[in-house]
Amino acid sequence: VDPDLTSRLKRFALEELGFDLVGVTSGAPPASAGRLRTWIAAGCHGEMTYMADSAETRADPGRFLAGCRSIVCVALSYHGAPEPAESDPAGDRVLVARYARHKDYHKVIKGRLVRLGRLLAEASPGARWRVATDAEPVLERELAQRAGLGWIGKNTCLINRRLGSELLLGELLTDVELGADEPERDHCGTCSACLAACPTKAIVAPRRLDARRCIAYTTIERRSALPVDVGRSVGAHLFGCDLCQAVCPWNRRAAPGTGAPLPPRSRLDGLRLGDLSGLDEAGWHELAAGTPLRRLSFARFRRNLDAVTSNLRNAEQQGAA
Ligand code: B12
Ligand code: SF4
Ligand code: SF4
Repeated sequence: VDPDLTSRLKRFALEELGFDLVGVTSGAPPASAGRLRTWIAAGCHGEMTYMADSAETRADPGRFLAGCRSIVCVALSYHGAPEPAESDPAGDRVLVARYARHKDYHKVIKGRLVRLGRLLAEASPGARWRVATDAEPVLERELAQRAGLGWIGKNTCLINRRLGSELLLGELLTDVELGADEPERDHCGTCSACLAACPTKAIVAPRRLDARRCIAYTTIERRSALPVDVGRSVGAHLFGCDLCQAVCPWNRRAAPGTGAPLPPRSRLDGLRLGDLSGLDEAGWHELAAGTPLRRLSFARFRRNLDAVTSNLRNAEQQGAA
């Protein structure tokens, strides 16, 4: 283990690359690989077939990078002031998850991690390394927990005591041995606010989420049409859902990040039905460009918007009655 190299990499990640958190863990298989298998066997991944196809790689970082000895885990905060629509989704306001109202994090985090990898390779010639964020088959939240970045809350999100859970994660995996940090322990205590707040009861038990019920899954990942009851379940959410994080006491007291933040895309703040209903395919692509929303084809955007429109109209009629 080279303690100098470990601290150089950490300093570079925070001071030069602008990540908000950094920590190191070993390349050992995650302890909850069994939980992942059970989750898939129960069908909780729904139509996310890539989760089932890559389960064994997720269960062992050594399959993603042969000889993986260390994993540098990073996090970038997108915490900011809530907008009125989140506490009062009334009228014709349409909800878009907060992380998605920013420049797409995938490219930003990967670009920064590649620079970290190059620094490692310079300092340790011959080092093998690979970067990951979101789409790669890595069990990111547990690795981050092991690297001391936070704990896995009952809503299944990684929470940091100082910064809360509005964090996006990434990793640099390498065959170089670095000094590992202490894992973080649970700080949820007796709280269960997220379980109570989830409108679709997708958090079936603490730290167990049935993705098929989750609004984030329905609006972002689900490919097939929305049966009436599923369409109703999304409420005013066009893309993603923040409710189980919005109620978390750790987010109410969270400090803003101190790194180089993701550039916001304020055109996506405070959207109303009228801003969206007239959009044609080109208009949708223009609005979604450069943000996570671009993952939504025009057909799925229309599918989600139809559900939201009918939900908002029903709410209005009930309000008037
Ligand atoms: C599939 C996926 C989804 C699915 C399923 C979510 C889920 N909870 O599984 C859906 C589409 C629903 C989803 C939604 C969201 N997602 Co998502 N998603 C992923 C993805 C690609 C894989 C997650 C996964 O492996 N799920 C399988 C389940 C079984 O794993 P898990 O939830 O991580 O659970 C493990 C632990 O909880 C552990 N465990 C359970 N109990 C215990 C106890 C202890 C002590 C320990 C140590 C472990 C442990 O066991 C499980 C299996 O290992 C990751 C990226 C990645 N590569 O990891 C992003 C990721 C988890 N998503 C992310 C985000 C931002 C979101 C949303 C907030 C987006 C939004 N606003 O709409 C929501 C949050 C919903 C929620 N409450 O989780 C971030 C989370 C950052 C954070 N702070 O945690 C990630 C890490 C992407 C990233 N690179 O930043 N997501
Ligand atoms: S993201 Fe929304 S629907 Fe999904 S578990 Fe959290 S509160 Fe429930
Ligand atoms: S709302 Fe409460 S139980 Fe849920 S993640 Fe936050 S602290 Fe944990």
